[in-house]
Amino acid sequence: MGPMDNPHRTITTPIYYVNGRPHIGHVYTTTICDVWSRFERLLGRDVFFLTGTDEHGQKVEQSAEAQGVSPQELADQNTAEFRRVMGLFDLTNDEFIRTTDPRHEKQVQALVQRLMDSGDVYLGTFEGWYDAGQEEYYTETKAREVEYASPISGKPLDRATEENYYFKLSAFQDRLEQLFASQPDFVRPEARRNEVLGRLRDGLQDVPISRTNFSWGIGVPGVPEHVIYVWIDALFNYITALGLGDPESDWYAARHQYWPATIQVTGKEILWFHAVIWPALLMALGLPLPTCVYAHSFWISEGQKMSKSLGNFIDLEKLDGYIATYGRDALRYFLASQGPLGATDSDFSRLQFHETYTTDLVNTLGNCSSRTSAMIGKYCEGRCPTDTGTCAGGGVEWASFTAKQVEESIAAMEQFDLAASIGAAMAIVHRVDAFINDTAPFKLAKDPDQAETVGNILYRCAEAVRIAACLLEAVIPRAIGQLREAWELGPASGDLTEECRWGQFQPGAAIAKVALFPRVDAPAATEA
Ligand code: ME8
Repeated sequence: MGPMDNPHRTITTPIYYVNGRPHIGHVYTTTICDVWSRFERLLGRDVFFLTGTDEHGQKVEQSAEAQGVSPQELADQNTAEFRRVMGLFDLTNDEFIRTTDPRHEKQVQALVQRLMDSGDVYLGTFEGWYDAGQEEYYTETKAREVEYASPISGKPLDRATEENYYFKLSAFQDRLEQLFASQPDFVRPEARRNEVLGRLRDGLQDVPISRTNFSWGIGVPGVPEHVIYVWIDALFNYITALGLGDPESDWYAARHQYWPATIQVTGKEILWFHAVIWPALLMALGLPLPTCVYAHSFWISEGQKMSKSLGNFIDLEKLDGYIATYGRDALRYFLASQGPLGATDSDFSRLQFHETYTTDLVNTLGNCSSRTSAMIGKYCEGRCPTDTGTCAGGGVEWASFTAKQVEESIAAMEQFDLAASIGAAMAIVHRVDAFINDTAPFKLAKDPDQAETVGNILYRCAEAVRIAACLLEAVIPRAIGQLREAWELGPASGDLTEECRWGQFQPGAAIAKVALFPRVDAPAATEA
């Protein structure tokens, strides 16, 4: 993805609202971005991975009031929760930006000032409808379309008349159409791109970007009674974290090379902001556009949409429970391999989680690595054997087979197809299992004349598992760390492609027995 000669890779998540607590959705987006970041780092790329919290706006002000605390206190409390999550899921973000950070606030004002100076932001009067829950304004036409009720919360829209500062989005219609035509991969997946194109064809209207009905936000420069619309404030995080709004800043000095982003990941519900308003803002500022905006679909919970009223959110307590039973890697693996990256939603069900864990991690990767190391322990004195070339049966051209899988796994990850990348690596492990069954080294080992063949077979098994492990390390870093230690593989080299070249397992290396994924009892049918 992106020009291959650009050595930098930047990935962003949405910044999360602090008026609620973190849940599976937040963990999901951040985890998949983490997997991609780790993978790119393993390939030797210089990565910047950004996440954070969106702390201004009316919703936060109202929630704080309801809880009898100041908006800043609420923001501090909940942002701490989000940071705790980063620790729980082994996330390796390079920055956790908060929109209440003075370094962000200062830059947002400077960026809005630039837009005022260029005429892209002007003072005007808005008449229309307001979705208080989403803090989103609707024109008459759009409000009629949604039958004057919020498509998210179902609550009726409020009538609104306000003098506001506007962003001249309508002026970018042609340029946006051109962008979508010339960069078909700008918005992915394709189904989402088509939705954006459909809405774009209806024509763009200017966007009010200031509010006067509350105060928890960043003031419009020189007009403090106008607060900058939370969405504009929030979108700018992607460039303020890199210092682009303040060329004198430390952030700019250290990070400006990370813009434009390689991939900006969001949920499907906020794609319009990222696919249309955001590029238009960047165009107005004369800044380059991200290579791709990727809008994933949603997790639903045990077959039902997650909602406050149903109380079925997979929240941090539930996630803690999964971690306690299955481990962090298992959760990362499930999210990355079964998640809603495509255009359809995915079901987070306890049974499916258990099945994925048992099938892929216990019975496949866990079993294959433990079988291989146990046999090497028994028949090769726990040392990596030498491959002398002769090998009974199996019929696998290991070097070319693994090279093909490695290429596929890397290409898929570059396209942000995590499941396919994982699948290509797991196919190696499946092949090892079949190879062990076909060649039956445990039978051959009974005949001392076959010792060399047994060594050759087991070398191939260990080497293939090693390669698969390198490809899976970004997804399940703890388990692969354990394997690296037990098999004396050393740390990742920073050149994944080279590391995955066949034949690098050092004969004589100590191979200790490993048990990477303990078997877990199936959940009771009543347990959801
Ligand atoms: O929208 N399944 O923040 P937010 C998968 N602050 N992902 C989900 C999900 C689900 N059921 N629910 C939420 C905001 N997400 C704004 C963003 S960005 C400049 C400002 C994830 O706390 C998904 O990534 O509501 C979604 O886009 C994000 O959480 C929304 O988080």
